[in-house]
Amino acid sequence: MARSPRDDTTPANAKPGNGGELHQTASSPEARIATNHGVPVGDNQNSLKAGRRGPTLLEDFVLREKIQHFDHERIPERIVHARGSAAHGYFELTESLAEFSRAKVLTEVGVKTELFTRFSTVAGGAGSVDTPRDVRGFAVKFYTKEGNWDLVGNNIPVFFIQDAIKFPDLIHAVKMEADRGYPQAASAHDTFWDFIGLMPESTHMIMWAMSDRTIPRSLRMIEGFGVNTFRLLNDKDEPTLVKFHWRPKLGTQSTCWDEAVKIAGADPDYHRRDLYEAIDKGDFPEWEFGVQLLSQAEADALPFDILDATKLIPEELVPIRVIGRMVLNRNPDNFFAETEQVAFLPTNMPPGIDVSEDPLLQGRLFSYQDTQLSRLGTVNFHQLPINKAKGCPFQNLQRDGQMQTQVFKGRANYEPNSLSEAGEDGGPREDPVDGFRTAAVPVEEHKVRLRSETFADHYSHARLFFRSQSKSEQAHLASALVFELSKVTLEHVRNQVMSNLVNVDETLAQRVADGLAMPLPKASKPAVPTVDLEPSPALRIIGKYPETLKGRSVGILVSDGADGAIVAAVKAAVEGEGGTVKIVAPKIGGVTLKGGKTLKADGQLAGTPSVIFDAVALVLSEPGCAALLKEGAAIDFAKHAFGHLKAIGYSAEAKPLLDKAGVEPDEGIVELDKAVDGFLAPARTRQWAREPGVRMLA
Ligand code: HDE
Repeated sequence: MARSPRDDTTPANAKPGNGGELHQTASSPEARIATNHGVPVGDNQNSLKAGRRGPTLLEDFVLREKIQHFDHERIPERIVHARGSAAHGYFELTESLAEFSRAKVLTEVGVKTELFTRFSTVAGGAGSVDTPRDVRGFAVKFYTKEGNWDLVGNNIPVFFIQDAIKFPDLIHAVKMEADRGYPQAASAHDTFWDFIGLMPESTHMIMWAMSDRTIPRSLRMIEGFGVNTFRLLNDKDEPTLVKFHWRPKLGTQSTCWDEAVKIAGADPDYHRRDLYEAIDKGDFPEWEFGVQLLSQAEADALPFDILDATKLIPEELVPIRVIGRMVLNRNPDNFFAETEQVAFLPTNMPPGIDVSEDPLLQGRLFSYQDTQLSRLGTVNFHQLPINKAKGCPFQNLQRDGQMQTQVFKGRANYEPNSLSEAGEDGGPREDPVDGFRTAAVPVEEHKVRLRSETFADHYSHARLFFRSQSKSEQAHLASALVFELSKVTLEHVRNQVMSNLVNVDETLAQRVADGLAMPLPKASKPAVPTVDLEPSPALRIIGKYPETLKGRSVGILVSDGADGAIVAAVKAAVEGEGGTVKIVAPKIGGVTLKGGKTLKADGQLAGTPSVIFDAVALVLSEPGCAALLKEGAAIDFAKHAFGHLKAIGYSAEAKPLLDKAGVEPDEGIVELDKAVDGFLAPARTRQWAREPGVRMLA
């Protein structure tokens, strides 16, 4: 008897029902489907009906429970940082900070502290794409022995605003516009730039936001910063001011803007997939953890206020001391339970770490707890597995509330009490020795609602950042401003932003004005004179990241009749250096190589464009190439790799395709034979020298 196509995939225990539906039955009680209250379900294919073709009965509690649970599957997404990707890992301290802090996580060298890190974009919704121009969130929850420490930072060391009271305005301005509901995940629109133009304090952050930092190549290649100034407290309760830094082992690397735009279409999950796949194959991303430490006297001597989150401390002034490392080595088991339900709170700090009076941070201390209540719906969100303190048994006298999972024993749910000694029926007691203590910091004695005059310099740091960049990064920054302001439809908004830019650097402003074909407006009046600070080359990206294939991916486009020896040589060389290789072919089934062997494809050409690779190779046969000359996706494969400054290796037969794609010879365009070494060097980096020939930058 002929087998139906379904027979090949149908499990052995599956039987068709009367209506032809598939019933797969449990092999043991543990494997069976039950209702949320434990009642085993006998049929998960059919609802209960009054007769075979009759209406469904209200009595069907299995159906009702299943549908009702589904109806409530979504919880409110985060108002900011809604789109995120996360991983588990550990922190290992390599140098003790015992002189400055009594937090065990900062003093016990060699101890590994479990952690969970969530990266995010800021402006887009949870379903938006991974590669808009946007700040990236970098939030780490350390499960320390003394309670959770949440270091909720960004990949940029400064922020848009100085006072938390402006945060709702900032976010309203950047999110999709209130009346029209667009643009999604983009700052290139009127309301954002309107707000920015009227808020000169945002200018420094704008320099960073328009730099390549906001179009990262991978979440594994972003820096992280605590942004706000914190304090450490040692065992004598002596305070030291501190800024926290994460530095990726793979170096900070970015995409090109045109590439980021195209990746958004080719793979909206580009960063999420990259992180997941790297961890999945054991290529664990790693960061160094560093601190900038300074005494109050040292802070007072700086020409800016370290309580102002729009300023950074150049590492040439206060070096970054590397004291540990973070390794992300396990993907979440369940996206919702972990990545979505994780609740970060800047108020989570173990004894020995404390906040500063930074007015942005002070507002955050309220906001996050409040947000979690509306997102997770209960004061007991700390009991969710991902949020629960680990390795430190904790107890208190908070009780009840929605979704309480603990079953408390005993009579005493208050303190002080006289029911018995501490630790027994009387319940837990405070611990003045090892408990949390706050830094005894002097404060002024008058209540005021004003901004400190030490916050008034809005341009010197923006200038410092711009002048610290390499030529090519300056050009990218200027071009990003041209792009964004070209999307602004209100001329007065563009003018306002431009008049602020003049204060940063007149050459920058002139380049942007030329890019917009508008006259350069007069400078706006700064609150205090802008000063020239010593440039900080450490703020660059280009030239700083290691040239390596580790963490990079190479796409090899092949055709029928291609030389398998070349493909094998490229693959071996790239993988040998820790890179990844994917085979791209006109058809997903793969190609028949010269000599008759089949080579399977990892991706089909139309769905696997070169934008998702760091370098490409085209290994084609003569007829294979001739056929691809009529295929737009193949021409774009080469054209875009060239335009995005990638190394291109090619077999001699592929040359006509390169010519048709307008690929011009340079050091990054390498003919491949069996020795592929010449291709590896350019594949380890981007061909920045090519850029002026392929793009008109501002
Ligand atoms: Fe946040 N921020 N923020 N923020 N933030 C949130 O909390 C807020 C700020 C940052 O992966 C929210 O749980 C205020 C600076 C990250 O879950 C919310 C202010 C920095 C994440 C909130 C700031 C950040 C958030 C929304 C101005 C860098 C995502 C959901 C005073 C140091 C964490 C949530 C995750 C999330 C408030 C400014 C980083 C609304 C009021 C500065 C990485 O509570």
